[in-house]
Amino acid sequence: MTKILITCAITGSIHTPSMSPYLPITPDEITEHALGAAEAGAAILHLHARNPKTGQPSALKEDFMAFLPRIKQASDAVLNISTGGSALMTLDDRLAAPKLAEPEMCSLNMGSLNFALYPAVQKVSEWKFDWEKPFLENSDDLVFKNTPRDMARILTEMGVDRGARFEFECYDIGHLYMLKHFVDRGLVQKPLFIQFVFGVLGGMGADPENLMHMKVIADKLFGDDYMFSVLAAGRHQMPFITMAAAMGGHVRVGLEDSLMISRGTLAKTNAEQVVKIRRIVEDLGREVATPTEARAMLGLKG
Ligand code: KMH
Ligand code: ZN
Repeated sequence: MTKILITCAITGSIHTPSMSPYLPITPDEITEHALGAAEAGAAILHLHARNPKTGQPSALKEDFMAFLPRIKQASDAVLNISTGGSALMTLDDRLAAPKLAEPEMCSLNMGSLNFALYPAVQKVSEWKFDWEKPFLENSDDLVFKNTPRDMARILTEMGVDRGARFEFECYDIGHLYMLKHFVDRGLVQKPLFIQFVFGVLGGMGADPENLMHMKVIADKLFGDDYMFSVLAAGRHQMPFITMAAAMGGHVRVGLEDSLMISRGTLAKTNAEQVVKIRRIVEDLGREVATPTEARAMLGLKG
């Protein structure tokens, strides 16, 4: 069976420092967590930046550049910079750092959607926010905007102009058809690396039937020209990605997607989640791909 790609999403833009003291915020913490995850077996590191003082998601180039060169220098892992940023950022903001850093990979969210994470936490009432209060309050009226024009712009500016390949984030079945549209327009290079995203309120729920159906439709639309990976928010993370691994897919872990290592226990590092899924996938008989193997599998510029 194909070797398995482990992506680790180090910090994201959703969880907050008040939810876990272990969420990496500063450049030192992001670097340390990223290198630990790579060492544990993550071939791909999915990266966002934070304001080191407040912990808020940051689109500032300086905040990205405070850790990207350090990770690159100390590790061979594939760097994948988010172009999703946060749902509260403009597309210009979201693209600033990726355009400067010219990573081998970046994320591309395949549609606009309502974006709330209530199902990802055990009890909504336990959400304690400081600066993120406006986010929660606005969450009931928040659209994560990714119009066809936005997507075409990211594909052009990052893919065509800078040679990046994409982690196509698909939160719903319609996003697969949108991806097919861009393939047909000639804006997308193969092979495709599609991230099926479960558990964001506004996208697919974490039901196994949805995973099956996503694979059936992706097989139909893309045949042998794609690989799928799975991420699932909160408590669904490990069960869902285990299912993906058993189905021949790839997996994403990381504190962006879940703060826990097991029910009721916070993960202290991103590496812990990588170690856990690595053990599971190796027990399932899958071999973990190295960064060099990942580059060959994904056709990266290197
Ligand atoms: N936060 C995840 C649900 C992005 O960075 O482009 C999806 C994500 C989006 O990783
Ligand atoms: Zn992300």
